[in-house]
Amino acid sequence: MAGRVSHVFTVAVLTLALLASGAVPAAAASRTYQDARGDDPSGTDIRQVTAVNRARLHVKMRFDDLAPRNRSVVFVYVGTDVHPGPEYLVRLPSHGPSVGRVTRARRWRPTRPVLCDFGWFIAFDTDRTRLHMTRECVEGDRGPVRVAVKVVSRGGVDWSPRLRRLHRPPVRRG
Ligand SMILES: [Ca+2]
Ligand SMILES: [Ca+2]
Repeated sequence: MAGRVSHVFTVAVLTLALLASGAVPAAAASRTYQDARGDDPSGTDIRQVTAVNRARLHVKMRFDDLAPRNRSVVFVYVGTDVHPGPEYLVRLPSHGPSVGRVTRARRWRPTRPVLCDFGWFIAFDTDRTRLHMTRECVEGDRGPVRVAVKVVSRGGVDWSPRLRRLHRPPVRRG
């Protein structure tokens, strides 16, 4: 029994030490959302979206069948205020020579370009895409964000969470 208490105590001390050192991220700065399997059976099916709101914004996505033959284009929407729709839109092609771009968004459509540093990584072998953006991509906004992801493939379209909706609750700045 003494050994068990000691073990629990050690874990608690370790957790506090990690929190104090900043090694354990605050839960609110990162949120993961699951998406249904098979709601886009003909193309690239979104399975999971993780949004991380720190010095930079990160959006990590996992799919079923992210393959060049699907000719998928991923759209990441970012909402920074209380209005229902997104203020920013990032377009990420997964194939061909076209480049990604960040724009302001109005009614879920791109408007003017936003010049900022961003990058994305696509791993076809593990069906994952990772986007990272500086705060310049949201024009210096430092508050909470809400995200949505749409993937358009040759065969169809999948939304996370669903058609023209941003995920709730917001991801607070960590
Ligand atoms: Ca899906
Ligand atoms: Ca979906």
